[in-house]
Amino acid sequence: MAEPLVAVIMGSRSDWDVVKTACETLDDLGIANEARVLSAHRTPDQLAAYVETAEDRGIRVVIAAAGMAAALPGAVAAKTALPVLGVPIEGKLLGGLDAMLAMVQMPPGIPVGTLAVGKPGARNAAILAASIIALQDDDVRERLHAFRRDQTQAVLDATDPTVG
Ligand code: RP5
Repeated sequence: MAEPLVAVIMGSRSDWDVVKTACETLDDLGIANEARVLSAHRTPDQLAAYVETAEDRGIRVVIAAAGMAAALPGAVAAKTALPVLGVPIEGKLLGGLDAMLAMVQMPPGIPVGTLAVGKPGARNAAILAASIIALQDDDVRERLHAFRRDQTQAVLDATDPTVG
């Protein structure tokens, strides 16, 4: 089994239904990944310890998903210079807008690349992680191009919704 290139962190086990979309998409792209539940608020020390060793272990991108106050991606970005992609999780009060604004409104100097709320964001986080890794990995670049070609063909195949 290849060493993971992407770390996928979620603030709670309850986020997994959304986060698994990112892991499945990374699997489809042939990018080794590891998923962890670690919380900025509930397990801050364990989160910091995990993130601080990530780059030396070969991780190239971190995807961090959280709901509500959603400090997780910012807390990760505070501890690593690796690219951090944030996925806001839907919540009952504001449908994920709260988490999205928490991720988008990072102070200058510590960026988080924030994706859409929920599963669309989880999928795009994985594809964007692939784009970043593809800059220096020819195999991933080839698989990413094939992935996008397949996606384009799937849309064209569905152009006439009355067929099939
Ligand atoms: C956030 O609080 C988590 O990312 C989750 O989206 C939300 C609620 O967590 P649980 O109460 O379901 O554990 O930190």
